[in-house]
Amino acid sequence: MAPGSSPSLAWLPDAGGYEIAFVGSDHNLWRAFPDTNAPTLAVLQPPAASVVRTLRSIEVTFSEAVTNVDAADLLVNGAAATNLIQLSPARFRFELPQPPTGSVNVAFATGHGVRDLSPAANAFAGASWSYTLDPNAPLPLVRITEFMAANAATIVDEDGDASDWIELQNAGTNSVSLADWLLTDDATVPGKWRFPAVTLTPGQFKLVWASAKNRTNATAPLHTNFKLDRGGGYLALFDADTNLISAFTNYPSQFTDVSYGISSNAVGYFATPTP
Ligand SMILES: [Ca+2]
Ligand SMILES: [Ca+2]
Repeated sequence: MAPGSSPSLAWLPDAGGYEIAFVGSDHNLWRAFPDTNAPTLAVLQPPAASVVRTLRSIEVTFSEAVTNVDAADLLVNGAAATNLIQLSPARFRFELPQPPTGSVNVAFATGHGVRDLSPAANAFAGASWSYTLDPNAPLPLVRITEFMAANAATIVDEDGDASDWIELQNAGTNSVSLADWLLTDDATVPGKWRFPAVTLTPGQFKLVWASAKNRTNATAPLHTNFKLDRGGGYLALFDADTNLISAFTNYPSQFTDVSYGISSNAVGYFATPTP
């Protein structure tokens, strides 16, 4: 590095597998620290130890991009998964025949070979976890608590638009993943709009814009592909297996900037919306 020039700190995750690198003002690499971190499990869907009503796929997100992932790397009650779909460089969906009701043990197979993309080829250490599969388990206690079908001057979305909105709450005592859950304004089309993998902790609220903008990035504001009919209508939430979870089957005509929803188990208008 030239005397008097100061180094800048650069994060170069894809440039030769460095964890961190100092780059001089002359743009030459000054000093780099190689990637010595092994990939780990970042997110499991369904979450480990959860009670599920069905189990036909398991989504695994690693802490970084990985290679050498195969369907047979994941064992479910000792049997290899039957199909693998790569959703991103770090995210994979293993598909499997549904195991029998009861405790389900999941583990990475010995010799899975999963490693990161760095020159050091840091190896994933493997992992195991379990589920309880119970087709008769209670449906999750997620409710559509409030919605606004005629937003004009209450809240605005990330584009500054006064879009309609729908508020959900997890009223249960367990976290609930909304991955592949469905919202619709049409009783004949339950699968109108599909949630990405977002999870609601107990008591947590989630606002979904009913803007027709159709945005499903789990880390950004969510937008359905439909708007709500202010003249009255239908609004329903289904789980990933199309069980009806919560619905307003025939809501009445709506007023501008007045929301509608559930309060203390009564249903009605909210002059002061509380999204
Ligand atoms: Ca690494
Ligand atoms: Ca493998």
